[in-house]
Amino acid sequence: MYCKMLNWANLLVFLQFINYISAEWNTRDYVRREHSLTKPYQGSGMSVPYWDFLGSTIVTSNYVRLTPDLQSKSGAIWNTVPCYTRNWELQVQFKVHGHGKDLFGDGFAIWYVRDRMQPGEVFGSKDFFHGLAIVLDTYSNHNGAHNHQHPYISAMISNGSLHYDHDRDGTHTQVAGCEAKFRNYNHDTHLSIIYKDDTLVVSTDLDGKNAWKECFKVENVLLPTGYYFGASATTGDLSDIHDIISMRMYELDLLESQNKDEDRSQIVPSAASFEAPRERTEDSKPAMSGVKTFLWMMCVAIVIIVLVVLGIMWYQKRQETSRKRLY
Ligand SMILES: *[C@@H]1O[C@H](CO)[C@@H](O)[C@H](O)[C@H]1NC(C)=O
Ligand SMILES: [Ca+2]
Repeated sequence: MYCKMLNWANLLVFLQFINYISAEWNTRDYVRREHSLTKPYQGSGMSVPYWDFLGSTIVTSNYVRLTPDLQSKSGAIWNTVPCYTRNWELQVQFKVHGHGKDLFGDGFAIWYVRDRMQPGEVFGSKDFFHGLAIVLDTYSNHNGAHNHQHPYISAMISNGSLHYDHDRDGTHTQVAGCEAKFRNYNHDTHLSIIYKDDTLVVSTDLDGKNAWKECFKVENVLLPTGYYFGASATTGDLSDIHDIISMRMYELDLLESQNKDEDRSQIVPSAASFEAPRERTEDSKPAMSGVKTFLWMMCVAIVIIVLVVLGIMWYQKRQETSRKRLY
């Protein structure tokens, strides 16, 4: 009888485990086709379903080329369907390449903004935008020394009042950034943008190893629903080829704390924190996470225990030898 009960308990645990595993799988499985751009791009005829094109953009069967390796070009692609998903991940496969060894530019940007199809000064798209820009800047316009190297990835969040200052490569308005060498690789290069639980996480996969590396994470970022995804690129005196190979948008599950019926469409884009501009010396080390702290304390505890045990053993051994000497 007891044995049987034990088996039932085991089975229950096992089933819960399976349930947990499949839940983990489902999270990443839900691609939203209406916000994604994948090969083959063309539907019937010349148009690409769910996407519009601007400027120098051309579509082939293998890539969407925003700019060729020529001066003064600008191109963009814009999703035609507004995004009403609260938690999402956008994975972008891109390729930036060109003949320039030391001189190339200017870069490209991935957008989640209110106004689509508006050419402008910020990497081929409108300045004073409403929403989020992830800027992949390949050329440092700044004359003085930056605290960072280029190419550089940064995030900017604007309610329409902020100006992207090219002379400072946007450092005064960015919420976070990281250096990332993403040009002229033969292997695939990827960018991931996760917006979940009002937290923005940007990661890259640039080494051809199929592994994400976190570029930055910003908490307390507010973005409304109903904005549009897009990508744009520009060249100036310097040039580069900016290709988008694919964009995949994944709907992420609602968190338990999030209300499915909450209206998020009227939110004004904002970020609680801005990076302090200019005197930004060495990035301070991020505070240890809870798990890290716990593991660290475990290690310290184990070391202390081992030392105590060794000490006791040493002490007993000494006692024994001194006793032996006595007799
Ligand atoms: C927009 O952002 C600016 C600068 O961050 C801020 O001063 C202003 O109050 C914001 N406006 C709204 C309507 O939130
Ligand atoms: Ca720049």
